[in-house]
Amino acid sequence: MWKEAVFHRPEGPYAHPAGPRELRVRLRAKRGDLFSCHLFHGDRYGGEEEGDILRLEKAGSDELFDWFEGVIPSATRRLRYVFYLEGEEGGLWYGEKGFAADRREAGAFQYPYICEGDLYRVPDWAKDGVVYQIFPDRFFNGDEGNDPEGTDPWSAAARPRPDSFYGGDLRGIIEKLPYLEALGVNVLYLTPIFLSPSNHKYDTTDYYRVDPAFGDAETLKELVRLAHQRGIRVLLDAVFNHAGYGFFAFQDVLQRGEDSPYADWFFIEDFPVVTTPRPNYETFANGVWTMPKLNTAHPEVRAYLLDVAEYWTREAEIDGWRLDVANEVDHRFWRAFRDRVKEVNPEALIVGEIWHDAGPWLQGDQFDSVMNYLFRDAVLDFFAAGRIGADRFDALLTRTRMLYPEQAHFAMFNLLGSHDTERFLTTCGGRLERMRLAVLFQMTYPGMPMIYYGDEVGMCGGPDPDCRRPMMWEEERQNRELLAHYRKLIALRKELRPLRRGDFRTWLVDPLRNLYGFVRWDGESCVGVLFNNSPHEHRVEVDLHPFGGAEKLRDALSGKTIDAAGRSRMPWTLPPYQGAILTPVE
Ligand code: ARE
Ligand code: CA
Repeated sequence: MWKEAVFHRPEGPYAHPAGPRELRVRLRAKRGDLFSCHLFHGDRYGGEEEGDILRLEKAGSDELFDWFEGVIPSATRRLRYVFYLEGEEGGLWYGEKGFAADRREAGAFQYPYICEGDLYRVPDWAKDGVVYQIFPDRFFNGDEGNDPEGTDPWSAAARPRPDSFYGGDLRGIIEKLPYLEALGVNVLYLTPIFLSPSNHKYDTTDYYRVDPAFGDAETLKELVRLAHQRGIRVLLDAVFNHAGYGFFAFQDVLQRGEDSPYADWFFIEDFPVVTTPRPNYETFANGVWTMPKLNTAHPEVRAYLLDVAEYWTREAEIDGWRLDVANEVDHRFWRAFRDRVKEVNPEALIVGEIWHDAGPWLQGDQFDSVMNYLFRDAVLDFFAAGRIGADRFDALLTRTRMLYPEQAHFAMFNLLGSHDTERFLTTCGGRLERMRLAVLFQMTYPGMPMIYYGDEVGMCGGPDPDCRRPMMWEEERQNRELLAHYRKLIALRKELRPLRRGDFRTWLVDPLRNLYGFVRWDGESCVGVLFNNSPHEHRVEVDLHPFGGAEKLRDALSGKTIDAAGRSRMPWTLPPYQGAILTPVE
């Protein structure tokens, strides 16, 4: 046994409450090294030995490791446990004191108490969410009367400059709600809408004012109300890492210098404050002078921003927040933010913008989930660029899943692209078959699929600002087949519960032919999804065990059925760049 590779700690992704009286436990070991992994557990105040036994299942693997996982109940919420690991040379105990042949010598891991206050509660609706991201200036112009000066004519063929305006607004979103409903999405995420001089509005002048180019507070309320009537929720963008140059407090510092009561709201190096040759204050990224960084540890700043969050959550009855540059703001601030927002609306969703490992923010006390850029990286490498094989793809997905507590997964924003990245179809080099297969994956994987406006009709675009072209509304220019593909997959996700709420297990990994597959099941039914990410037709032998004796399987995409009675494996032919969604037929 490779003891060096074995790892567990009674915290974070390795041990977290699955509910008020349940603990999810994970153990990592060298890939292929353990035959089995059992967990002996009991009450911490109980007798000598932990009397209950659970066999942990292999939840996934990457190139180096296997992860074993299981959920143990605890009537008293006070847990003590020790692992029994079996490998080629026999069994060993693994506990708080390390490895031992003798159980008591290994010691027991302690999970002292499953505290009510530490439970990771993510709104249940998130599991059924399909998100649509809107960059308001570019979605639809519903009111030409509010267009900013110098607004360019609407054209999906336009090449936006960093400072272009196209006149999109909240009225435009309201008018397009029927389109969004027909597409099947049920969550909108809007990039910032508060007063700001830019088209993206990440440099806030006034957090309490909807930018007049987009509408006003009434338009926002109307949008939320009408969206709700259609079963669509609305999330806004909280830009609290930095304010804009025009923010009243920063303006005061510019005018009064050191004497300004707001001097400590920012990180000013010396006075007077200047923007050239370089800003002498901290900003977003490297010297973006229009975005002075806010000191969120300052009690007044904190109070100010928390009031803003509470105000809009309450006033506009929004359904949550996406948090800009979330990983550069202190954890204490986000904990307070969560408490405030959830107090007003316990069903609000909080999604951080973090492009990398977001473990520290996903423990239940800060965010519900994050924009899942690690998911995007993997999908991009496998489907769009064809840079990695099915084995590496599976490894990347597993690693990402194992970084976080279970609760976060079903609420992830699984994106193929955003207003900050090149568009997915462009990354695919325009090869639609690749995009279609990636979308099949996105719509069947655990977590909320997030569609960046326009991707569904085949829009292209390079990095910011080119990825922000005005929405292509002319039907004759839209890719209607791609749109139909999106609609069909969203409808299937709604129809097949396991795709939204089911557990995930890898089903097929064939790096030589570049085939991939997984199953999802929710305790009642099972769905198997297959992908042929290659230019050749392939025949696969599908393992039927997950379907537990189903007589017939049907592919929800092609409608094809196949007889499975009495078999443990079944041949299935996958055309180039095609997939299948297999479900048992009653
Ligand atoms: C403008 C220009 C850009 C230029 C940039 C730099 O348009 O072409 O590169 O300035 O000066 C907003 C606007 C942008 C604008 C920016 C600055 O939307 O158009 O860019 O303000 O004025 C990192 C952060 C992440 C951040 C991205 C952009 O971690 O938080 O960079 N994303 C949010 C929003 C943006 C927004 C801001 C932050 C600022 O979503 O839209 O920009 O409020 C790697 C790194 C990541 C990095 C990522 C992208 O993967 O690991 O940390 O994200 O690349 O660069
Ligand atoms: Ca307008």
